[in-house]
Amino acid sequence: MKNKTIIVSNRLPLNVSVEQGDVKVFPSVGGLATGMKSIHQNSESLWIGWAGVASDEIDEITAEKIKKLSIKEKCVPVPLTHQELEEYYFGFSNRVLWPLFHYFMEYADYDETHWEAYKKVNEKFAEIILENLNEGDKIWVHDYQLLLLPQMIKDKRPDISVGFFQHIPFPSYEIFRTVPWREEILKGMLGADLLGFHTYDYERHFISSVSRILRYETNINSIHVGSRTVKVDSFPMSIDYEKFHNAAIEHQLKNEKTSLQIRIDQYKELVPDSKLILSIDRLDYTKGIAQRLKALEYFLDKYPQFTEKVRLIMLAVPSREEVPQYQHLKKEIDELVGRINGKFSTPTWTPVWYFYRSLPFEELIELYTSSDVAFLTPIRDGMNLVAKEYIASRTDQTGVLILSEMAGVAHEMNDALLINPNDDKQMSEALKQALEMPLEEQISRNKIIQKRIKRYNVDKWAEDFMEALDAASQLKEENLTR
Ligand code: ADQ
Repeated sequence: MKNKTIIVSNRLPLNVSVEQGDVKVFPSVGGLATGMKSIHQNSESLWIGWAGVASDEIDEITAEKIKKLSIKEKCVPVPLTHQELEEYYFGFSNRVLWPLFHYFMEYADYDETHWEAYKKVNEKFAEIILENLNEGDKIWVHDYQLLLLPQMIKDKRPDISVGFFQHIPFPSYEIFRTVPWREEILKGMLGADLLGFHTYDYERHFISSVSRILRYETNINSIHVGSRTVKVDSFPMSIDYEKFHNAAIEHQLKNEKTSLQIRIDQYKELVPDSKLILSIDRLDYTKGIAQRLKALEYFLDKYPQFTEKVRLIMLAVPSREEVPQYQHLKKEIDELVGRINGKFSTPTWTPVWYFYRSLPFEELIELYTSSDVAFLTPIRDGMNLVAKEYIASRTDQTGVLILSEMAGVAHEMNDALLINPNDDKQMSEALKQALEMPLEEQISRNKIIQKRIKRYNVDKWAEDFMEALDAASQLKEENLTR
């Protein structure tokens, strides 16, 4: 049997729907799933994670059907009960780690039962991994829901290579030190042979936390853990460039149009020099959606000459609707969209088109290719793949990217219009600059960015990570034979 890579993440890259015993499987949306999908499809791998339905809300026959459909996709589901999800996922992961790692300290809600559930669920993942593990396999663990997993695997199988990649920021020591279970978390992560982050800053913050909290000896990109050396490095995640670029080319050659494209074309025909501004995110307080809307309001107030000439297409994918802050945010955004549309609309124009749902890939491409400006203003974002997808889809290299300097991706995109997402005035000026930017300037800015994404695509990212894991494992073997 060939050696395989076991990919482990909280969610499998699929969604399951169960209706009257009928089970269906769909691909899921989200940065991690979208990014890792091509690697999973094209290599010897197995993906372990939760399939999206609570195990105590389905009967055994349905569970068996889900398992079988998952295996077809090279996936193994981890059964999680409703209570485990409440405490481990909505509780500890999304009410402690997510807000804290994005610098929303005031949202962190420490609860001992949630922490206990987090440990138990990480153990459950470890058991299922061990059941599916063969000698020579490698394990690649993803993200903040599974921070304890690397050490749990290492305790049982020190011979196996374990890599860990974090998709969200790692905060500065001053923030991280506030977590009551900070030592256990760091020790859990340090079970990996290689720890990867999107940027050098996150890597630096992690090393500094280890050095100051655990007092372990650290170097620029390695940490001494007893007799082991753990490697730490930055790997800025990318996208499947060809998929987006080719889909954009195909879309432009196609005669058939979706109703969305027809509506967009009608608007552009009605007002010939009109411009579309695009905003796409999961509905999350880290993404700065409310601030973005306020900046648009400020812009329309300050520059009335753009009335009827610009439209913001705002796409928000429903996310974590069980967590109170997400419910409040949804309400705030509904109100802001209502206020802006109420204040500025004319009989033939509404400034904001708001979609609160996930869109099929084809429509996503239509939006990327039809929008003159991408307005991406997260308050904090580990990377932000939408920025890369937009640029990859601009086949003629036109289009303007307005990008928050707080997103990991900003480190790779000096040629975008970089803004501070808390600064209404600056965002409004950036909108004006973007809407008036000559095509030659747009092209000359995007050329460099596009070239980089094309060269450093998601396959290259995964390849680099796996090569670094192999190198780190080499060190581990030398240590074991010493
Ligand atoms: P996310 O927070 O999910 O990911 P992001 O990187 O922007 O954020 O990825 C979102 C993905 O969802 C994109 O691939 C996008 O195309 C897709 N998407 C968004 N809205 C959609 C819609 N309405 N319909 C269909 N598809 C939609 C986390 C981190 C990020 C990090 C990624 C990857 O928070 O900072 O970039 O992981 O590491």
